[in-house]
Amino acid sequence: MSHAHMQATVGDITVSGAMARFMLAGRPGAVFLTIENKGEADRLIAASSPLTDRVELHTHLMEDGVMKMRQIEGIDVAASGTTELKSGGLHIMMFNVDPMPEKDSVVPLTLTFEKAGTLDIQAMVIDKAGMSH
Ligand SMILES: [Cu+2]
Repeated sequence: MSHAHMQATVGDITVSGAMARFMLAGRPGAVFLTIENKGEADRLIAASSPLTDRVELHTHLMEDGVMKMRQIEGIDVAASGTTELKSGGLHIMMFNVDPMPEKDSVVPLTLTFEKAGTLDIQAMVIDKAGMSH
């Protein structure tokens, strides 16, 4: 199975290309993915995982010239739009994942969308360089 093309759909929402990056043992990991919406405007309002009880939706913003991460209540997906969670931008943050997942293993997550409902996905664990091979 080609992990580069993993995707999952619920209602009008399709999530693809989910990747998880854990930099250091004991540090939170970040999850990146693409959300495509074929319907009305929707919103990702929660993420969870059996690996930890603390998963947050995050964004990056510049504060006093320093890039900081901030927890946010939701991630909007425009009607017939695409929202990308990527390095340096919107992402899902997983805390307290112990042991740190191995490269090329899979991290299970459940995403909850306001309208489309819940969607189970699998994020492929990539290495620090952002490459999965
Ligand atoms: Cu974060």
